[in-house]
Amino acid sequence: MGRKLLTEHINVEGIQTFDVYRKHGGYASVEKALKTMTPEEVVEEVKASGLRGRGGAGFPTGMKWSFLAKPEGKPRYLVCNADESEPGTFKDRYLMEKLPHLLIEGMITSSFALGARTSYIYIRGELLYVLRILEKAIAEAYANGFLGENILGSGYSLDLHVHPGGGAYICGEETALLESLEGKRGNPRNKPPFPAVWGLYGCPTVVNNVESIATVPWIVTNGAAEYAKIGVGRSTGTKLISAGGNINKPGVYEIELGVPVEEFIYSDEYCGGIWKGRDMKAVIAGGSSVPILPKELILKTAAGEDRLMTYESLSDGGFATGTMLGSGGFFVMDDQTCIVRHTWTLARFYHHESCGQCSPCREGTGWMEKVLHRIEYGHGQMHDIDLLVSVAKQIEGNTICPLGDAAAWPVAAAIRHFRDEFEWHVKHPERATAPGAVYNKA
Ligand code: L3W
Ligand code: SF4
Repeated sequence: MGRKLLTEHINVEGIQTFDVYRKHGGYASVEKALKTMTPEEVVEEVKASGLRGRGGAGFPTGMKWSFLAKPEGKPRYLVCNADESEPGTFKDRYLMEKLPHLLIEGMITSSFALGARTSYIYIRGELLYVLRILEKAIAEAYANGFLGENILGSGYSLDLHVHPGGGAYICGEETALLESLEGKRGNPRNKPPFPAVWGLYGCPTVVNNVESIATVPWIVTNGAAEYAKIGVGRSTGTKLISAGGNINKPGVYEIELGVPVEEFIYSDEYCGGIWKGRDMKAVIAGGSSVPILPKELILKTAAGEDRLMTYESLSDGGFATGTMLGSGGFFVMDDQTCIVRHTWTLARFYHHESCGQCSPCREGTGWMEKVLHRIEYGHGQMHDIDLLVSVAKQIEGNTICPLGDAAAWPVAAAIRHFRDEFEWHVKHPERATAPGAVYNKA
């Protein structure tokens, strides 16, 4: 049984309330940091832990914090990215809903480390009920002296606000999020400058994912060395995985990084195997934006070793044979899943969510959706398959923000690994999938 650093108390009755959370050791990191540490020491501790961003990119959190500019006369901000919208990813919602005080504790300790006096949680607008839970917990934290002026008599003051998004996936991209928080349309900005230099209202800003911030209390309370003992290599600590698709036990699991993928899928501690006793066809390991892998490649690395749930092992061999841990949206498909239909569904999503600023993404996502639709519905031609590869290639790396890549990679990877299914659709127009019909090539 793996260690649970974030979710140990998640099922305790009343853990959403300040009193119960506090009784179970809650807010210890705030006391430790504000009373016994300097902000620099907290940053060093997070750096030494090896914690990497849990939103998708896996960028080292402590390094991001140390990049924060400190110009005279400008405030600094911490913004929590709670705009979780990646298809297949639902771990931040779970964490905020069940353990709102853990996120608030992380926000206070992290804001102290960064010298922020005002911080924000930007939450996906559809999660209105979670926003209410957070607001209630924030009010409790103020009432108990953990937010507001002179927290615990330390001289450090912090105000914390929750801000709902307007329902656009693109607002989870950090610079679009900042634009939206400023009250504008959520269009991504060009980077550099990174938010660490030019963020909210043109001030230095750190944008961190919910899970990253919620991990900070454990690191500060227990020490970076303890944290770094868990995991494998540069993938330290635990990770929340949203497991879904054709498995027996969908849900959110906290795993120690380094668990073999095969164990994660088939053991009863986690996914419990493929439903209805079927065979597995493919997996998307890190949210819809990462390349899909067929069964044989998700279980073994390019070198033929067991693939592990780590940043390195999942991406081993690059995009030809690997994928990404990403946001931990782990989606399993059984042998009756139609890869063409699945790819078309994703393409439709990315086309709908493209903000339209750059031509390769705006036009390319539309073309990919159209071409995939015609293949799926029996009007495709063989050259359409290469047309899709060509469009995906022209989007990749040629856009302002990662949504372009996120739209291109799933299409390119699906054709790379399942070209026969695309060809089968072209050759068998009479077998075109009717809306709602279950695909079965046999
Ligand atoms: C200062 C530098 N800061 C990098 C910072 C940067 C950002 C972080 C990572 O995309 C991925 C994407 C999706 N000085 C810096 C620096 N930074 N260099 O480090 O940056 P980056 O550009 O590598 O990635 P990103 O823009 O954060 C995120 C993938 O995640 N993804 C998407 C998940 C979506 C959700 C959701 O639902 N909200 O989780 C899933 O895998 O494809 O590759 O903070 O500023 N020199
Ligand atoms: Fe907008 Fe797409 Fe360009 Fe991102 S890549 S800025 S979503 S058009």
